[in-house]
Amino acid sequence: MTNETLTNLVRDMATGAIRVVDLSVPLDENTQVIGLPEEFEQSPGFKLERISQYDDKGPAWYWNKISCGEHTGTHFDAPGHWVTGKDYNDGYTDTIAPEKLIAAANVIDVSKESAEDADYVLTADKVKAWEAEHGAIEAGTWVLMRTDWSKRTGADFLNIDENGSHCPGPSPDCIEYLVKERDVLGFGVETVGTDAGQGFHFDPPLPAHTLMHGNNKLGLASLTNLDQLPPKGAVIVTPPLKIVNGSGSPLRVIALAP
Ligand code: 23J
Ligand code: MN
Repeated sequence: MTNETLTNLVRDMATGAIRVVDLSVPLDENTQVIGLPEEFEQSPGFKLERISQYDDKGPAWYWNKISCGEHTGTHFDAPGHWVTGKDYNDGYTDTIAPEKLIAAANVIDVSKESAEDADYVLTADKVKAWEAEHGAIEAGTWVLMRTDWSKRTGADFLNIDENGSHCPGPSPDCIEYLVKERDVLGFGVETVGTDAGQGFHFDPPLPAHTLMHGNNKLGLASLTNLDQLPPKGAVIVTPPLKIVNGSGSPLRVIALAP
């Protein structure tokens, strides 16, 4: 690295030689949140209440109160979100090393498969086939599963029927491969959660949560615009709010793409 490396970076961003892509969805009361099986406590959605808006409550200023579950909209899953990751001291929103919050991304496109099968499962074999074409996934990088699910609107996004939610996600052997053989930083998706809609029925249940967080790995959910990223070469910037002991938080995810 030279003295110019960082100034070259921002110059290339300013000229458009490096594209800046927003991977986040808007946050408002319509932002969709996960529904859990009915025996469990549910997450509230996003709520915004005005404090003042250039009025008698505050004549020259506008501001709001906000509230939501930590896992609302485009959001970060910290290792401590899951019981398997609860003992990592550096696994909460305030303790994750900042170096982990800017990293390279591998984008695996399974949008066609997901369009044909809402319960499409990304397997280790599929990841290995992707690596044969695009190169190995390096340690400390993100794997982002492109499904184009973020293009779905209304009820088609959660896609719930009498058997629960039908959204694509990773298999247990996929997550095991990414953790054990590739030592990835984390796993990100366009769907409402990092696990498949039917992931409660996998063995182990919810492998992206159970195995990723059990190995101090991170998650990103409700991403959008993954179709604007190359398979390799992008870098994503993902700092969650520094909530003390937080399990995650909504965030703005920004990608830098060649
Ligand atoms: C709580 C319980 C189960 C799940 C989740 C949250 C998520 O998907 C999440 O947003 O982390 S599966
Ligand atoms: Mn989450």
